[in-house]
Amino acid sequence: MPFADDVRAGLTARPKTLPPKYFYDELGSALFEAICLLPEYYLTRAEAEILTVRAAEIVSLVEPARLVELGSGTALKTRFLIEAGLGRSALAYSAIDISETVLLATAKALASQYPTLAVSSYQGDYYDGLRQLLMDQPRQANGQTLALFLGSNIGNFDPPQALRLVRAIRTALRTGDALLLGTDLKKDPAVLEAAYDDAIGLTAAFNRNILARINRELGGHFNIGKFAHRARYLSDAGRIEMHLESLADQVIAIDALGLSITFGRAETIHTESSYKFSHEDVEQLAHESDFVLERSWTDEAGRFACNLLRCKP
Ligand code: AVJ
Repeated sequence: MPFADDVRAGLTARPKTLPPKYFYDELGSALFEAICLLPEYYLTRAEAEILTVRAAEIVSLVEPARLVELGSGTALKTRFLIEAGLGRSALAYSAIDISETVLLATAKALASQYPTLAVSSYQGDYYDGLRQLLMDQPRQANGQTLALFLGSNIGNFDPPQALRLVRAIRTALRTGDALLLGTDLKKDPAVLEAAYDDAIGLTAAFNRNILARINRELGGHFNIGKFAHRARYLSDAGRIEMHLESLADQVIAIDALGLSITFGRAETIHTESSYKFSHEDVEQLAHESDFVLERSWTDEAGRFACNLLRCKP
């Protein structure tokens, strides 16, 4: 079971880590939806603003016959692109998401809201999902594909991993196809830190839920109150790091792993990195993955960017 294997690997490593994709069980997915409504978490609203203003322009640049979205979630922002696309021609939509519950609900809602949209869905992480998509629908010559990787989801990957993933997306596309990539921009650390450490403690709950999930699914014995949420912006590296900090010396048994994990006081588990991008960072990523950065749009306040990467011939 991948969750068990990854928890074992992460908690026996030094420093301790857990992969952020495991935040998104049913409860974690609901907490993330709530985070998107926080006043401090500007990312979702900034990207929705860009897509509201630019959807028609994006669709007329790419003329897509199909949209393929990695990490669709509820696909709320995607609806601007779907509506602009359907206004032009026939359109298919394929969603890849780690959360089965969210994925099925999204596919069902889109199919009923847009009767002419051909909807398909693939459950798994990004690599699993791309593999399933390519098996099910080999790369197609009729009409362009617009891949969508929105919401700064790319930010969870450190630069070599981000490059590897964008290259994997590129191999699922053909000349003339494009990738719309949502990136959060580098900015004032205070603004960034507030977005990841909000006043009502939702992000703290989202972070600590990964320990609660280990308790629920793997017979873990974490006392959630003995781990504190920490979020810090490392300007040199250009990333937010989220950690869970042990507030005491403690030993935690995880029954399904037959394992006991020792924590020192103030020792942390690194649960997430969220990289922030400059325009040049995006240009370099595009260049190194056989795309050209054709256009970038930001919200009025200049906090977030949607970047159109075109497959090089
Ligand atoms: C879904 C990965 C884009 O990094 O901003 C939100 C996840 N973590 N608050 C992000 C998240 C803490 C989010 N992504």
